[in-house]
Amino acid sequence: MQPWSSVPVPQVPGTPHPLRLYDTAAGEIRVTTPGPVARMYVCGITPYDATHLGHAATYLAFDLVHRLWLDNGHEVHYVQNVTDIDDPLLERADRDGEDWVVLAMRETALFREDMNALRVLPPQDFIGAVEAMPEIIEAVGKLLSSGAAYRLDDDEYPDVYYRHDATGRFGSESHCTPEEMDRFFAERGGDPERPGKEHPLDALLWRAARPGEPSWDSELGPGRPGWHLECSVIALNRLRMNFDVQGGGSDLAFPHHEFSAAHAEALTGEHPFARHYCHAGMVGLDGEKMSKSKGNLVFVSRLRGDRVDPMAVRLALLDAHYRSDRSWTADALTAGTARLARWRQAVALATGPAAGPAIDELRERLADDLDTERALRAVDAWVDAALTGTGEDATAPGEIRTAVDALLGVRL
Ligand code: 5CA
Ligand code: ZN
Repeated sequence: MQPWSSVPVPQVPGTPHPLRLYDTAAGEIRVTTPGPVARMYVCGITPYDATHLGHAATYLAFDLVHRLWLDNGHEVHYVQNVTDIDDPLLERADRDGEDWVVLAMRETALFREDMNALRVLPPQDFIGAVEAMPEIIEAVGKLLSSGAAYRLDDDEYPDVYYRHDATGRFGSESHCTPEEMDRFFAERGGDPERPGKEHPLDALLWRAARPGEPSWDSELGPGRPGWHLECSVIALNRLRMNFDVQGGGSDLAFPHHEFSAAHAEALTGEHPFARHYCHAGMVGLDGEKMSKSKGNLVFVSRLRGDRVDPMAVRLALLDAHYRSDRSWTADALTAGTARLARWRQAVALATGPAAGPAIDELRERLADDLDTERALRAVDAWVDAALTGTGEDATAPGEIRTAVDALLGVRL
């Protein structure tokens, strides 16, 4: 698929700091150690509805990872999928009497516009599951022949399942307890009750065609893929094993990232799939989880339609730690709008205090597991001083503008 368009990222004066990130698998903050080309996979949208602020917050967190690696002199190979065939998409298309392909295309186009407006740097590879179908089919065949997968003994629907513990490492990414595994598997797209499975946690790899559902021909028989394998294959075939960061929201830690890692490790016999598994917290609205069923979604596109400056949305979302579960509130947007105005006013001044210490603090805070709250305060401190007439440095306003643009993605 065509990704959205990129924006230039200026060079920031001073010295970058290596990025440290919390890794779910290790259960601690560890430094990222990319080679000359840093490699990141972030799980993309399931395009059956517009991008809400929860999605946006998650993509912003990984946009900062991208920007900090660029600041550290790495090139970044960024891959993102689009789950353009899956149950939720078909259910929504069915409910609305719409063609599922058209629905997916429309919502993907809107997502691109939203990401563009928020100045999220695009992936180089933006890959739909449908586009990756031959790769996925090949992988199911390999998992079947290695014994990591099996076919159900069901003449009508001989679905293919992954033996959940085929690598002997199951649980090492999420560290979920058996009770959590059962609960999350059932809540997040799994089918523990499917008759004929060897184990309730075995994950669907290939769903044999059902009447009225789209399907693809293959040596496995006509069908469509399971969700987790899509991300294993799209990542593996572009980034190889042992890439730097696998990202997404915390709702993906189990089962999705557990299985996408397991599938890839079973396919290659290598470990690990990713060196860091990073998860952003869930964003709710006024204290409730933002979800389609509660009807309490705030869409990025709606805010754009209301002529809210996307840079204010960006600042509002960054004013909380990416790993915390948090709420979107009208006050957060008001504060983001006010902060944007002050920052713009300050960088328009002829002089200000020297930018070096503020930029160093900004870098240090971001490099510390993306501590955006403190990073924003580092800029606030410079802005407050500049607005009270402190400082004679004529290059400082421009340098702050550059650093805020490159590191926070906010154009002043
Ligand atoms: N297509 C799959 C991933 S392969 C998927 O989860 N799609 S999604 O559209 O449901 O979510 C896209 C991304 O937004 C995922 O990383 C998900 O974890 C994240 N996300 C979803 N809801 C929220 C929320 N309320 N707050 C923060 N992030 C969220
Ligand atoms: Zn995914």
